[in-house]
Amino acid sequence: MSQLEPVKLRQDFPILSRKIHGKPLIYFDNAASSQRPKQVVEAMSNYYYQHHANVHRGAHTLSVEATEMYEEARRKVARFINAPAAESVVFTRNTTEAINLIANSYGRKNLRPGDEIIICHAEHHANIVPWHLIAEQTGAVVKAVGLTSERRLDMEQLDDLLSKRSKIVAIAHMSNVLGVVHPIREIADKAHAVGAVMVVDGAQAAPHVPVDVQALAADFYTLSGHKMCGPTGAGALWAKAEILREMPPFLGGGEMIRKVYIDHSSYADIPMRFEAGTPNIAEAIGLGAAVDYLEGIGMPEIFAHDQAMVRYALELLKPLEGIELYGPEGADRGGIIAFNVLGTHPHDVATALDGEGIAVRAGHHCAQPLMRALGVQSTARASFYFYNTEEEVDRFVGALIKTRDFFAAFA
Ligand code: 7TS
Repeated sequence: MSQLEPVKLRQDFPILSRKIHGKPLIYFDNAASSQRPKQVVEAMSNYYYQHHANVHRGAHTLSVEATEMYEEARRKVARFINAPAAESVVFTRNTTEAINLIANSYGRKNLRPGDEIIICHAEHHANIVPWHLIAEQTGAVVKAVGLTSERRLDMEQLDDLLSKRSKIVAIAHMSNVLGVVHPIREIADKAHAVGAVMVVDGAQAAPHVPVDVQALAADFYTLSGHKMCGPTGAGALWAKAEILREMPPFLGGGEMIRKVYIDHSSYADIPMRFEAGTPNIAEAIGLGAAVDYLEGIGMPEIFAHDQAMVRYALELLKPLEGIELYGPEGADRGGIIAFNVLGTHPHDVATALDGEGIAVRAGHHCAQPLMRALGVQSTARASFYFYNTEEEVDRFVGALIKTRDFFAAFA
């Protein structure tokens, strides 16, 4: 296993000491939402107990303190993804809102009839539907790259799809079902070669993979705080400053303006132009604390641990009859395993595992096109984080065998 000490780190997470149906909780639903350490909750309660006021508004001490804490959180997020400047980090509620912002602002301004938005078959609906909505309004067309037989993004097909009509290439850094980390730098270079911008959905990667938006050559990067030990309601959009500066506002209201007259307004500089209204202040501060916490462990160590967990789990799962696994193996595989017990609905599998104290997700994982490509309706999914252990994988595999055999008896 890696250098990191899951058992020690678990002490920061009171929820991980819970029992579910009398059994110690095994939390393997981290791709949906991770748990929060005390440090994050304490940063938020300290803000509420000692510093709360609205930001960017008052001359009074509390408002100045709240503003400084909020802006410090922005600087932390910028550092976390190696953004060249904090001003191009916009706080959003989550990745979904960040991608909708890109589509409605950058997309609405730049897309013309016949222009193409390129996604891939493994995208989460958050990186599909906003493009449909803006395509309907602009006359642009959404096209998707398929997957290879190993369930990797088909780079040859990407070459075939890319053309002068391609204006936006929008791909997840890591798939929430297959666990595969896509070669974003290579994809971005291809996108740029035809004059398209590269949008990276970092919802799954930011919590697990060291992210350097400059090395990735991304134009846009999005993340969700709740998947990376932060609170719900805090996410971020990063974009290259020169692109963000040219983008019109998405939402209008307080704090995003320069001057307002009865018949027209002018708009604030970045990032405030994209943060209309009172933001989720405590949540942004919590996200900043989450970033500190993750950096304290080390993102390379977290990714190495996830990979060791997935390798260990696959070794145990692959020989099992009646268990179907999805996703490639190799250095590009993060800590997510989508699986099915043949002949058994994944919801039944998840319910049976819950009876053993094990939390996994079942469903289409907001990736219906991918489910079609895999030829299934839905799957179960186990997803790991730095606080999970090999012993938990052992218990999970044991419970899965028991579940498989239980349902097989009724087949
Ligand atoms: N993109 C990817 C790749 C995701 O996995 C998710 C959430 C999103 C975008 C949307 O994130 P949100 O924070 O805006 O909701 N994925 C999942 C999941 O796999 N199970 O529950 C949520």
